[in-house]
Amino acid sequence: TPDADVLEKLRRGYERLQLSSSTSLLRKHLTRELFDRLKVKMTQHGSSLLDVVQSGFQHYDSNVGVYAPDADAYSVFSQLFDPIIAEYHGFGPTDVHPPLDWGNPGTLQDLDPENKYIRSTRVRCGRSIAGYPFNPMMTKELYKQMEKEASEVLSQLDGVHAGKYETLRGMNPRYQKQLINDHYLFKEGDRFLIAAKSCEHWPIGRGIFMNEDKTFLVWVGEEDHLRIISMQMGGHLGEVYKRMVDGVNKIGRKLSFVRHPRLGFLTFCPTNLGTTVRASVMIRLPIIGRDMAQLEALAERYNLQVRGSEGEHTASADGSYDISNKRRLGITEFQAVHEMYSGLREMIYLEELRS
Ligand code: CIR
Repeated sequence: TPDADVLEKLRRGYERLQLSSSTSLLRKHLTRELFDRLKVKMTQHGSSLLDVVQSGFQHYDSNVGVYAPDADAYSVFSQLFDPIIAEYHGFGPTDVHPPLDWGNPGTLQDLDPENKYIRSTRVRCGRSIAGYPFNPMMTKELYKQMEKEASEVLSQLDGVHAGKYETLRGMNPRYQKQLINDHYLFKEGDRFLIAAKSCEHWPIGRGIFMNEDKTFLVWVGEEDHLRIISMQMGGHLGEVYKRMVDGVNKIGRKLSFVRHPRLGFLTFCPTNLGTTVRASVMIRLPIIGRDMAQLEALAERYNLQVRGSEGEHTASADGSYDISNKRRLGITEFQAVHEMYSGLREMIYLEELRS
């Protein structure tokens, strides 16, 4: 069982969360009875319930509030994860995620052939490398090893994916800032990730791989071990998706990824489980975007998520939105991307109709 200090932090954090007005899935699903049952458990890696809930305990404005400190946590704390996963993804506790199926990227067209609405398109997926725990349980040594293993494989990519790995350690700060501003590189974790202890030992083990054109990128050591990203200007989802799929397949021949028999690919955040695929566009919708509540309602109808232009938990700067598929679990990779494709087609159709 966890030591007294951890148990005390859990007890105090739980009391405070109960008294708060948090609408997080954590607060909703961690009942007193469940809390008492889970607080004494530990994973094989030595993580406890505190590692799972600390972000939600600290930030009452969390949507979700939990992270998995290691792969085993999804099993040991399944009584908490399962109802949260069910509510977020519509994926029940006995549902099984389908086998990997990228589908045919060629069937996805340009969403905005006249370049009127979509500034850029991005598709990403997350992968955890077998043999390593997730962020809060990573040591300096593990970060270094993981980065070494990943960067060696990435440096060997060929064709359109060929590029260079750059570690964050000793990176020129101005260059780094430029990469962040241009939306290539991740920022140093947001407050949710910091509270989840996923920014420890920063910048050790963190870095970015970029191909020549900066249309294929891999983040190493950010929220997940790997974030494999394809992006380009305009709305050609098919092209963007294909480049990611081909890249993931190449990397997957050299690295072994963690996959759960029921939950698919495992990620640090339960919202990314299963396919881990997030397909998004940066889009301007001046008419239907005038009323944010209405835009959110519309997004909900098509299983889309609306974020501000600077990423999660940010507001829209200039009337542009980052719109993506919300569901990633219990559907295939192709279905996840296709859901975003059809939802956005509808949104653009409505925008046209009202203009
Ligand atoms: C939260 O609970 O709000 C953060 N831990 C992020 C969760 C993933 N993002 C999301 O649902 N939009």
